[in-house]
Order: sequence, then C-alpha cells, then structure tokens
Amino acid sequence: MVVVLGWKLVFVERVSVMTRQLSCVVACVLVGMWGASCAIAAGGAATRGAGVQAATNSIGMKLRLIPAGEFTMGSPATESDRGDDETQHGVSITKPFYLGVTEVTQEQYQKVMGTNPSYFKGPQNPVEKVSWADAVEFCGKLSAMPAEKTAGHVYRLPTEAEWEYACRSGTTTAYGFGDDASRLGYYGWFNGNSDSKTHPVGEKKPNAWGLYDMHGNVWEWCQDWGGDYPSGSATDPTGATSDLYRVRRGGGWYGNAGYCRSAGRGRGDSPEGRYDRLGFRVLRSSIK
Ligand SMILES: [Ca+2]
Repeated sequence: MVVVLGWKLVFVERVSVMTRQLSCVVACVLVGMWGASCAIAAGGAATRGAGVQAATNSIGMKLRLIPAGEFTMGSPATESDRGDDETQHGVSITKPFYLGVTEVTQEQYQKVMGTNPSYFKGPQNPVEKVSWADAVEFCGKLSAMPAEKTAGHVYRLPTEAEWEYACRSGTTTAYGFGDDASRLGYYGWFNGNSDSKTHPVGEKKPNAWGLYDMHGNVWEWCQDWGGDYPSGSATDPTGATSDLYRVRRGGGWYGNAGYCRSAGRGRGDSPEGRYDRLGFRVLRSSIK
C-alpha cells in the first residue's frame, strides 16, 4: 500500500509539476503572442512609415509623403489678421509629393553648397540669408548628387499652393492646430517666444502630416511669383507668370503670430534679397 500510495504521490506530484510547466508554457506562449503582436504593430508602423510615408535622402534630410487631394486655399473674411490678398478658391493637388519635414538646415546646406551664409549660426538651425536663386540652386545641386540622380529624385521649391496644402494638413482653421493664436508657441517660433533669433529645426510640435516649423522659425521661399490668386478654382497652380517679388510663407522668428497663419502670404521680398528671417524647405517631385 505504501508503495502504491508512494507511487500515487509521485504521480500526483509529477502531474502537478507538468500542469505547472504546461501553465507556464501556455502563459509564455500567450505573452509571446502578445509581445509579437506588439512588435508586429510597432514594426509594421515603422516599416510603413519608412517605406511609404517617410523617407530620408542621401544627405540625411527627412521627407514626408504628402497625398494628392483638394483644399480651399486662402482664408475666410472672418479670419483675424488676414490679408485681402487671401481670396478663397478651390485647389486640386493632383500628384502626391514628398516635402522636407523641416526647413533646410545649415548642415544640409553646407553639404550641398559648401557654404553657410546664415547670420544665426547653428548646424541644426535653418539656413537663412539665402536668395530665391540660392534656394533654387540648392535644389538643382541636390538633384544632381549621384545617389539622388540615380534614384530619379528631383528637388524644387514647393509652389505656394503645395506649401499651403501641406501646412493645412487637412485643416481649415487659421493655423494647422486650430484658430487660437495663443497656442502658437507650442508649434512655432515667432516674436512672442523666439528671443529674436532662429532655433534648431523640429523643436516644436509637428502638424498633422508630421511637418515642423510650418508656422514660424524662418519664412520659407516658395516657387511662385507674388501675383494675385486666380478668380476661380485651380488645378496644380503655379502662380503668376511674373511679378517683382517671389512668395514667402509661414512667418518667422521676428514677426507676429498673424504672419504665421496657414493662409498668410509674404509678397514683399525681391528674389535677389538675402535675409536672416528667410530660408526654405524642399519638395521632391518623384515619389520613388
Ligand atoms: Ca518656417
């Protein structure tokens, strides 16, 4: 009986151990599956982000894919601080494009152009004191770099319509974050928080499409001449055919919040001018 009882005890203990081991295995499998699903979710997002929505080019510049779409360009008559040249009209952007996540930095400018003309020095600060022609030359030289050329990447300044479309990132409000100008300090550098200088790019919150400093820091050259808007809707508009000035967008470190509005237009700068408040970001027209 003792032998039988002893065997039963051993048997029960073994079953108990096996049960515990099985429980552990099941738990581990469940934890593993949960962990794996988390990893897949995170990895999948990162993969999608890197492969489709985001890109980094051969000089380390980050870009985001901006989808094609339609939007209302300009501002409503009720918007505070608006200019009378912001007449609302429908715009279709028919092709997706990549846009620089930040303004072109001094480090990036130096890599491509071999110079840094900026007044406020800092490798991650936006380049400034660049003329419109300097910005266009940067785009041409970047496009001609071997890795970019091989990949079929073509860089240029965004049109004013492309710039506002990207700045709005689906919003219809005065700013990409809403209408309340008192919140601008979370999203950009302007005369209310800049200490009268530029700041390293990307320190503030991005807009809904992951773009930084669309409001403030430095104004940004656009491709267009500074003419009036068309009276009706437009498809992939490229602006006036000629003017004295080129358009700049987004406001900057020295100006009021109102200049930083999504629809705000700067039309007073000669394309030859070089200013410590004015830089640019690039558009990549190939979506390879
Ligand atoms: Ca800016």
